[in-house]
Amino acid sequence: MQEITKEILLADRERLEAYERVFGVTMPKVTADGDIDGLPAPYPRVVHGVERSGYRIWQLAEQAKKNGIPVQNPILGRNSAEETMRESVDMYKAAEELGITLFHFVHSEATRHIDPLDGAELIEQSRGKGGITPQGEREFVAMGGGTKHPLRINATGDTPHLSIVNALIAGFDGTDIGPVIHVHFGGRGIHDYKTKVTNGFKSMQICAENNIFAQIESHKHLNNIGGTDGMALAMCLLSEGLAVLAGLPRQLSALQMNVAGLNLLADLAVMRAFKEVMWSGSLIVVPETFQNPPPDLIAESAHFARMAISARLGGADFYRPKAAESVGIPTGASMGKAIWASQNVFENTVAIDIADPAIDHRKEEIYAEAMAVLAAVLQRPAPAPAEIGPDFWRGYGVEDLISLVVQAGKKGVLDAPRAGGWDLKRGVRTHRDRDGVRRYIPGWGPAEIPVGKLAFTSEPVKVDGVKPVIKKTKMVLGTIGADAHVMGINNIREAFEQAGFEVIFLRGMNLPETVAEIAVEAKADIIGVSNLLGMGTVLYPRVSARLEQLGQRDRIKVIAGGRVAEKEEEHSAMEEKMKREGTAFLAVDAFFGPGTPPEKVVEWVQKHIEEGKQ
Ligand code: B12
Repeated sequence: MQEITKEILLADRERLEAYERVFGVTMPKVTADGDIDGLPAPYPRVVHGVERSGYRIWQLAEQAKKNGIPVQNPILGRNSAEETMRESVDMYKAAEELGITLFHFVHSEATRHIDPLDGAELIEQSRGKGGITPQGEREFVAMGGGTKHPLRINATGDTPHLSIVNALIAGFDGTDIGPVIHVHFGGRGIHDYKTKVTNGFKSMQICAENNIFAQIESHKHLNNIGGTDGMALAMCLLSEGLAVLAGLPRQLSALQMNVAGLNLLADLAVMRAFKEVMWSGSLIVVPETFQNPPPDLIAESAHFARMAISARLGGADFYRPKAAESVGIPTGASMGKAIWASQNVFENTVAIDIADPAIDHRKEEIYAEAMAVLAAVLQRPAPAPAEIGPDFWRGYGVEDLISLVVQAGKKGVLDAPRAGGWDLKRGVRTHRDRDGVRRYIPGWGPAEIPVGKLAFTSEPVKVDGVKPVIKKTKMVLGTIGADAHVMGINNIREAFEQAGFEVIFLRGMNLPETVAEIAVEAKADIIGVSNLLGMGTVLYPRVSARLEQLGQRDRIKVIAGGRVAEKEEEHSAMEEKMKREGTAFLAVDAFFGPGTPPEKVVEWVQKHIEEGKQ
């Protein structure tokens, strides 16, 4: 039994042992005779008195298909099991008053995205932020998590296959693997692209053999980093190809999608494009978060309501209600309100079937791009959407399909503007048009895709070319700790490059000490570090401490940005403290929080460093 799962664990023995060591949980062991001991039986299996199985989630999807009302899939996960349970009880209360069953998505801690073998030091420096730990996951189930409302945990990142084994031990019915194909993290990652895709494939095999429900790929994540709907569809289909080869049943396979709520017809088009061609049994729809939320939370709630309407009319199986505090982690009570509001929208929106040529036109645009991307990846003529299905994918061997994906990723065929990391060639640019649709900027489409197959913006968009270095100040920028959020630091980098500064960009997930060492070696004048996971108080001082050890703190300035504390109220308190006392307690010369216009940072550097060099 569980031959494939065991084979995968045996082949990755060192990482399995590192997972146990670094995360402090008991994992299955390799025995003296080369077998695996301690792997729990596959689902369906009773854990803490309740029979768990990925098919519990599929039943909810079937119910949504029958009623036309999406089942809600809220995210709620805190850093400890107790806290997660306390907040979940409040959230469950809201669901029970409405008489609905939730599909509860528990956030995992950010470090879980990092390889426990090669990234042990990063993990140790960044413990317990962004969600629940592997041990907390087990405790949460023991406390009653998932008894009534089945659970999913996210297991994306470098070693999803190991996180999924932890989820199986804990008793989570489902997981996220996706994105398997695309690189949504801006982190450098510990692995190369081939290992990422291969580990994604292994994860699907484990889910197949153990009856775990899996979100296998994500339009949402590509959308988050500025990618187009057509590119996201191609990636989702490639991921489905791997899922078919891994033996995952379609009932256990789901795709995740963003709706933007800006243009109902565009939301319906993208949902229909996916639903008509996808093989996976479920579509999980997620509202696009305001990336820089307005101070007015009522406006934000209205924004979420529009997206709930799109999800209802587009026929989502699952929907992620969003609590209004989208920047901080929501409480169970506020998530309860979001659940109430979303259910209210679902039940009070008449299920009209909208037919409009704009929907069909947009759908065709999405298909044209997706099929052209598949043609370039698979090195064959473009398929028709209707051709794609299990038989189509069974024509490929596992190794061949993985290798075609990896080659295409490296060449820049599978591209998105703010994807980061690994050794991929990246160069596309997109623009969100006034109709709410993101299209390519002329001249900036993905590699090897005929321009006739891509939708380009017709709005005037200025693309800044590469600017020569004209300033004397040199800087090193990157995120530190487990943090892979690179959008903010990227904006800062672009602003400096456009102003003529020399920037050494380290992307995401750096040790604070490494950043300091690189700055010294490169004779940089300033370091800029970012952390959105609320680890600033711990990690920023480490940059300064290393500079001091190297005798360079007086010469090199350090600035930082992001979120200094995890929860909204704590972050605000920190910002207040900085106003009163300055930034010395963070060991930085200046701090720039969410919402800072990048030009303000450029001005600061101009005034405090560049002018002194004239
Ligand atoms: C987009 C996003 C993602 C994307 C990131 C894509 C990418 N490649 O960057 C994806 C989907 C991958 C993602 C993943 C995760 N995310 Co996220 N994500 C966000 C989101 C929605 C927006 C962040 C963003 O890009 N903002 C836009 C930029 C422009 O703003 P900014 O980063 O604040 O930067 C500005 C300033 O802060 C400042 N600044 C920032 N850095 C620096 C540095 C310097 C030197 C200077 C001068 C200035 C500066 O200038 C910038 C311009 O104004 C936020 C919620 C939110 N609205 O903030 C959550 C959020 C940050 N994520 C969160 C979490 C928990 C996660 C995950 C841990 C989830 C999980 N369990 O897997 C993972 C993280 C994994 C990891 N290892 O880091 C939490 C963090 C909570 C916390 N404090 O712990 C947030 C707050 C959402 C939430 N409410 O739960 N996320």
